[in-house]
Amino acid sequence: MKECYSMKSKGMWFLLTGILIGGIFVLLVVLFNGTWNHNNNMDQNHMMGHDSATSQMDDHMMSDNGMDDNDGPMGHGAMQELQASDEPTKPLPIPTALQPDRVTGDTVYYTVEATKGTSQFFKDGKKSETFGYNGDLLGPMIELPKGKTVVIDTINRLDEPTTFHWHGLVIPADMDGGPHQTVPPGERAQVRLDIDQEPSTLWFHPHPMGSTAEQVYKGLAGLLYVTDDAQNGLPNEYGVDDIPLIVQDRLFTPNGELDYDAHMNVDGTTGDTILANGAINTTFDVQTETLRVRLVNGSNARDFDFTLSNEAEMTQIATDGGPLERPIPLETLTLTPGERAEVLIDFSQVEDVAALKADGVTFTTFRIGELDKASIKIPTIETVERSTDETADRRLTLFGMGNMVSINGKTYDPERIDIEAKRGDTEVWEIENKPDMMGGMTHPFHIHGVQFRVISRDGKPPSDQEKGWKDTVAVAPDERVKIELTFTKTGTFMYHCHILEHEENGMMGQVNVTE
Ligand SMILES: [Cu+2]
Repeated sequence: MKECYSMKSKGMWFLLTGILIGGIFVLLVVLFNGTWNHNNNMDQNHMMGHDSATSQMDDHMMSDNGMDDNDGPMGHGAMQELQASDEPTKPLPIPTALQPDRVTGDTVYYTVEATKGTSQFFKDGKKSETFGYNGDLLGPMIELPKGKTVVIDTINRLDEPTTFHWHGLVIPADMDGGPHQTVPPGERAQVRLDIDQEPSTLWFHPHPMGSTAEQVYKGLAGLLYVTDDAQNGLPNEYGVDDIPLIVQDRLFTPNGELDYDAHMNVDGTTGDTILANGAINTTFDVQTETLRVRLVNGSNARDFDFTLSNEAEMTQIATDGGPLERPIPLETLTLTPGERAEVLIDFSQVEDVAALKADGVTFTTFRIGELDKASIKIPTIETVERSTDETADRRLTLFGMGNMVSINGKTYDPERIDIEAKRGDTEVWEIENKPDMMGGMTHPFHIHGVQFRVISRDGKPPSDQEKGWKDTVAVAPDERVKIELTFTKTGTFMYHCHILEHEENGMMGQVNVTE
């Protein structure tokens, strides 16, 4: 018996040593060759039913773009090409409208729990570990009525610290859920939010130092609708003529699982598959002539160009923080990570189907049935004429890629205040994106606790599409964007690039607002 045991254990040692050497070999190959994502991508193409000629062509195209597959320490990693999925269609999931725990006078009480769950993304795929708010993936829609106080009990049921950040809400910094408001695992925290801003589509997501990107990637993102009874001229029957689309790109392992560690890219983790409200290849049955769609770019790093398959125009009616000065007809709507827009889509002339595409790839198909007539009154906000040569009170220079990113030459330090501001003062910030030798990349610049106006891009007035309240603005390489803002709440707020991996790498600063 004893000899047999020792033979077994010797065999075991050989096996373990073999695995160890093999592991080191694979690691070296990954480090020096950088072919990891590349191979995964090819495997996946295979699984998704693309033939090898297609995937070789994709590889070829990537090389021709001048992007190599090497995710070196400086970044410049290959962005995944979006692919149409041949996954069977499924009805678009509509996030639950969260019911208040109770309502007393002017106060509405909710409970939001960050939890671990599992999700199966592919019909024949394995289940993945995912995160969600009050569920397995993503979160509910929380209505925040203008003029009310909303009290939210936040509970962290994850095994790691998280925060609950209310992206776009104009609230004091200690309620904002930035990196300073960590909720340890198993603990809870209560926030009190006085809702006093334009009706709009905001969202909430985690913001803990070092794991924001991974937690969002795994599924933590939910909707916040600021509503106002006075604004009732728009379609507003939730899930019927007023639908949200949280659009995200994800990369899956050959067996259909999400694996952040395997696919993480320091320049922003991208995927080849588009998810709408957490699902692949979705359909929505349209019942009214006019559908209001609230688009949220919830991806870690990818910009999306949204178009309709029938090349019809959409009408954009709102930006991040509320209505536009006037509705804008457009064929292509571009959103960078963190940005939102509301559009109206007119189906009265559409037969059978029309689809929404991102970068030319269909992700949600609208099926047209009997349509109810819609009578719409589109709200607008006051037009504000601004001088585009307004002098900047602050200059912020965004620079770098990968893990060499900075704002004004510095990376985030929680102990350092970068900007001191006074509550109620109106300031002009000029945000410059300084290109590097490789040309640089677009950075979506986000400020907490405030809604701002874009006043110029390279000295020219912004497009009509940007003439509304914003909390996140795209700044292209070599571009200077001026914004005007007035902090109305106090405390230490973050400003940062909303490419989540750039934020993690330190492309973030702090503005302290005092009385
Ligand atoms: Cu960035």
